[in-house]
Amino acid sequence: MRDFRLYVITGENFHPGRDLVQVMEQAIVGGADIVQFRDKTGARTERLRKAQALRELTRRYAVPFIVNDDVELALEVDADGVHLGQGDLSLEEARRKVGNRIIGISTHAIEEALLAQKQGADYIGVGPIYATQTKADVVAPVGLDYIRAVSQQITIPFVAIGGIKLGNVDEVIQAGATRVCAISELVGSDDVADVCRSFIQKLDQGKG
Ligand code: TZP
Ligand code: MG
Repeated sequence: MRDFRLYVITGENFHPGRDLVQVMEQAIVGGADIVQFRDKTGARTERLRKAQALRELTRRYAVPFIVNDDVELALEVDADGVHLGQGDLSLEEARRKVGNRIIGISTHAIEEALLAQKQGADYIGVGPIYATQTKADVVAPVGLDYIRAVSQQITIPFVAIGGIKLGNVDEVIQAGATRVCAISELVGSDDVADVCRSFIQKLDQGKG
């Protein structure tokens, strides 16, 4: 898959009164280079409409588009891939359905990371690094040590997620992350593009 640095996920609760597509466009303009549609509560027709709109947007900017959880929706809108958690359908089953589209897997421990890699995940999520209010039923924060372990033992792309802010991303990068994901810090900002630019700047500095 094409590599990425700043992974933005939708979080409409964080921008009431602002349009989903406009907010995500601002993120892309600011440097987000992969977009995930995540909506656990919307009605199917609404979710389809939003996913289609984001598919159009991401195509216009040539940015990969990932759908969370819902493989059928991903296929219906011709997304580039799906993102699955530990409790979702198995990687094997997902691979049968999506063929060579991108499959990302959330992981919270090195055993899960190694298994996802072995089973053919295209990338893994690594987190939650810090406490987050954004995800319900989230597991306890895994901390920076998990980033260190993954950066030593995993060869596929990995993206750090969970409670990542401009104020703590430096230590996330220091621990070995070269890709980061944030929801509230990005889409909840008054200036989404500017926050994205600041993240990119920090990722650039981290790489040297
Ligand atoms: N998966 C692990 S943590 C998380 C998800 C979807 C939420 C991240 O949101 P935020 O607002 O960046 O903490
Ligand atoms: Mg899921």
